[in-house]
Amino acid sequence: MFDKSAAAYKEALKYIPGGVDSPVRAFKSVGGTPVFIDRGEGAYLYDIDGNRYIDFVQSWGPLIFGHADKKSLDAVFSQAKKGLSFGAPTLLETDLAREIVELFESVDKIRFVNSGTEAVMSAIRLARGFTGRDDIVKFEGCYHGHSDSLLVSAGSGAATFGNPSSPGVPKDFTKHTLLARYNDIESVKRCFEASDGIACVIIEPIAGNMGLVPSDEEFLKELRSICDEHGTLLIFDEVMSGFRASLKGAQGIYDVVPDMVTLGKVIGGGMPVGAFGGKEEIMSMLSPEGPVYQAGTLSGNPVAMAVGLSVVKRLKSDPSIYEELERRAKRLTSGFKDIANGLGIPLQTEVRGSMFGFFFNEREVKNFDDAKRSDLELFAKFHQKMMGKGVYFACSQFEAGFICTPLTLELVDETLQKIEEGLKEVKNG
Ligand code: KE4
Repeated sequence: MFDKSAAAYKEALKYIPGGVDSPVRAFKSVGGTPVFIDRGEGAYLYDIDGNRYIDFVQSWGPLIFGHADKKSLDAVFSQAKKGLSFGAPTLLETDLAREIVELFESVDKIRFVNSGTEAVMSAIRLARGFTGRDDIVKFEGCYHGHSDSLLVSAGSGAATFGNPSSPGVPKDFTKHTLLARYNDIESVKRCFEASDGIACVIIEPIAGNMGLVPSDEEFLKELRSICDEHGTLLIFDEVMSGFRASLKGAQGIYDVVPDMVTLGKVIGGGMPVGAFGGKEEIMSMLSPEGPVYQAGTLSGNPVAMAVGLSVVKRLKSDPSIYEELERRAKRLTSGFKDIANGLGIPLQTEVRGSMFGFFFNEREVKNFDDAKRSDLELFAKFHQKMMGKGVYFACSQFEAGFICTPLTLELVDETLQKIEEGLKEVKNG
C-alpha cells in the first residue's frame, strides 16, 4: 500500500534533513512515514503508490478551491507564458493589493512577501520601528512562522519572558518576547506590567496551530483596549484564518479591528505568497517611504500574484461560499462527535467557516495547556487508521482541518463512514 512512498522517504533522507522541507510533514507525531504525493485533483490527493485520499489539509490551508483547480491553473499558465519574474513592479501586485485593502478596514496599505514567516517577521520589525519599542507579546500555542524572536516557549512558572524554543536562537533574540496565555487577559496584563513598553501584541485571533481554538470575543475586545491604553499595536496573524474563517477572516467574525494584519496561504492560491498590511501611518514607515527596511527578490512574483488575484476575486464575488463550506464542516464535526460519543470516546470539535478542528479531549479546549491534555496516542492511532482508509487529516493534533469547494457533502458522509470504521477498530484494538 505504501511501498513506493517508503522507498522514496528512504531516498529523501539521504539528501534532505528528515526527508522533508518542513518538519510537520514527517509524520513524527503520528508515527509511520509520510506518503509522497504524485498529484492532487479537486478534493483528492493521489500518492505515488496510487492510493487516493480525501484531503482535509489542502497544503495547510491555501487550496480553498481544491487541487489543480482549472481557473487557478489557467491564471498560472497565462501569466507564466509572459515570464516568471521581473524584479520590477507589475499591475498584478497593485490589483491584488487593491482587492485586499478594499476588503479589510484595518488595512490602508499592504506589502507582499513570499511566506507567512516573512510577513510576520516584517510586521514585527515595522511595529518596533513605528513605536520605538522592543518588547512584543505572543501567546503560547500560537505559531507565527520560524523567525527568531517568535521561536519562544514558556519559561518557568508564571515567568512572562520566554526562552528560545530552538537551539540556534540566542537568548538575546528572545529576551524581548513576552508570553501570555490564550484567552487569559490577566496573563496579558502581567506582560504589560513586566515591560517598559510593548511594541505589539501578535495573536492568531482564530488559532489554528494548537488545533482549532478560537479566541473569546470578550478577551479579544479587552486585548484591543489594553493595546489602545498603552499605544501598543495589535497584530492579527491571519495567515491561516484569512479568507478561511470568513471572507475577512476573523475580522469578518469578531467586532475587533487590529492595527496590522498578516496574511498568506489562500492569497497565493497554492503559490508562495505572504503579506502584511496596516494603517497608512504605520505602513509609511516602511522602506523606501520610511526607514524600516524590508525587501525580497521574488516578493509580489507575477505568477503568484496572478493566481492569488484569481482566487481572491472569486471569493469576493461569492462570499456565500463560506456558509456552504461551514455547513459541510459542521456536518463533519457533528457527525464525528456523534460517532465518538456513541463509542464512549471524548471528543471536542470546533468550526469557523471552512476551518474545523477536533480534539480527543474530555474538556473544552481554550488554550495550549488544554490542547496538550488531549489523547495524543489515540490521535496517532486514529490518524494512521484514516490514512489506511483514504482520509488525509493533518498529521498532528495541533493543526486545523480545512474544507475546499470540491469536498462535497457526499464526501463528508463518506468520510464519516470511514471515521466510524476507524474509531471502532482503534477502540477494539
Ligand atoms: P509559512 O512561513 O509557513 O508560510 O507561514 C508561517 C505561519 C504564520 N502564521 C500562521 C498563523 C501560520 O499558520 C503559519 C504556518 N502554518 C503552518 C501550519 N500550521 C504551515 C505548515 C508548515 O509549517 O509546514
